[in-house]
Amino acid sequence: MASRAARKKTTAKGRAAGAAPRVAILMGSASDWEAMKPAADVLAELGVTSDVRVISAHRTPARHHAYVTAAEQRGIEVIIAGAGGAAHLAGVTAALTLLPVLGVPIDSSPLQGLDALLATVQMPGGIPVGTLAIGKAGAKNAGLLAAAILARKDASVRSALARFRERQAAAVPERP
Ligand code: RP5
Repeated sequence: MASRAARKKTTAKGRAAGAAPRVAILMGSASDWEAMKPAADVLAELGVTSDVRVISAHRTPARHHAYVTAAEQRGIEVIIAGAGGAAHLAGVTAALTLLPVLGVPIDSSPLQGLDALLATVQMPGGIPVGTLAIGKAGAKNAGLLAAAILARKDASVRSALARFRERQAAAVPERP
């Protein structure tokens, strides 16, 4: 893991102002953005800067390899990878890095994400991908899970997560 000082030196553009990105959000196509946006939104709400990229394992393999193999050195601590169809983005990403990789299957195909779910979740033993639910709920939970990973060593992220849970509970009505 890169030091806090190394993270501050990172110059790549992130989605929340001020800090170097600690979470990368990759998606196989720009058409995946609507489904993946909840991951970026919830991380921003928790004060965690993310770096959002369109990177396809099959359409832009060189971009994918270059980004993922440099990610840890740049200060990225968790990678979220969302893709639809024959979704190998998360698995190939996990093969290229020791960072934890969270996969989000996207419902962009005629099979409505079931294909992407099976492709993402059924990793053979040896290269793990933590797979979330299909679509926006999975993207939101990937952001929350990434924050929970950072919270193990970062008290400010832990506090932000605790406040998020409190707000969420308070927003649930006691009666319909
Ligand atoms: C996958 O193919 C992408 O992740 C996307 O979900 C799907 C369709 O991509 P486009 O044809 O819309 O670019 O690789």
